[in-house]
Amino acid sequence: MNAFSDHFAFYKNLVEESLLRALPEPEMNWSENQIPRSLAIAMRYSLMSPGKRLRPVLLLAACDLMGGDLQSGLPFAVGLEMIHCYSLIHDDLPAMDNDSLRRGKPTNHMVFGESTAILAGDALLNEAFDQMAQSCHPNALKALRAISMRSGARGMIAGQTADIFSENANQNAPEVRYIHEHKTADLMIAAMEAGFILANADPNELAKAHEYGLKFGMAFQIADDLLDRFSDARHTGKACGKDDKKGKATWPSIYGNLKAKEDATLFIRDAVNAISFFGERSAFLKELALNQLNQLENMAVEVAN
Ligand code: GRG
Repeated sequence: MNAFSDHFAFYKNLVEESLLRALPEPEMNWSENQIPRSLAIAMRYSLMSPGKRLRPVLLLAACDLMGGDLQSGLPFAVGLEMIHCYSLIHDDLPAMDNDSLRRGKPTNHMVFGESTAILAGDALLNEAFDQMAQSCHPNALKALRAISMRSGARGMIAGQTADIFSENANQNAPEVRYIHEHKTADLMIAAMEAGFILANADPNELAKAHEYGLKFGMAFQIADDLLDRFSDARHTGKACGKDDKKGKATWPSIYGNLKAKEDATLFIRDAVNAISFFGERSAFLKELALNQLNQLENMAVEVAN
């Protein structure tokens, strides 16, 4: 363990304790206000399976950097992780990516069936907004809007739609950038913006947060594309080698593996430059981005496309 991993673990523990508190108990009765046991169990199964918790950690770290109160960031960190988790459950469904492994475990629909998986995803999405709506923070509505815009039809769902329609279609560079920006980077941007908004950041500071989230998210998705080509389920906890089989638009499919790795490195450098504006206070977020760079550098990427 080092100072960075201790710091990461500190934020992650705060998130996981809050997720557990926010989840409905699997009740047996059909009395008012109780949730069907099968739904509560399916929600808990995916939400509490071992994810990295990257987005809520980003949100708390962003709030911390600006001197905000971590407790006031927690409902939004929980909400964002619930939104991310619903998107994974739905993405794994047969109608979308049809995956059977996620976070090292069978996907939600493999265990509970498709209808419960759809409902568990829907329920997590709505619970997310309920959690955030309980905040009494004066900037709560602004933070909530940053998250709703970036996760909705103008954000992650737009990216997912473009991703699905890219399969076996003519693909081009602007399209793959659009997909990466919206499917993946938007939730990272939302995390940074919400954390900064809750800490009363000014527009110039918010612009730096946006730039960090965008560039970190782009690099993260390119690394994910490369992992799909060069890693395996033992390492990633999900099936690999699927993007090319499905004819998906990815950074390596458009630019080749080596350029993809180089571009991801440049995105990380941009993210680090943006956050360095905050001097010493940016140490954690800088190291988080540089960790991504280390992973890329250690990745055995082949020259051939
Ligand atoms: C179904 C509306 C809808 C959206 C789906 C999240 C998503 C959008 C698709 C999942 C597939 C994918 C490759 C998404 C890009 C983002 C990404 C790499 C998600 C996985 O995030 P991690 O690695 O996962 O942070 P954990 O499990 O650690 O939380």
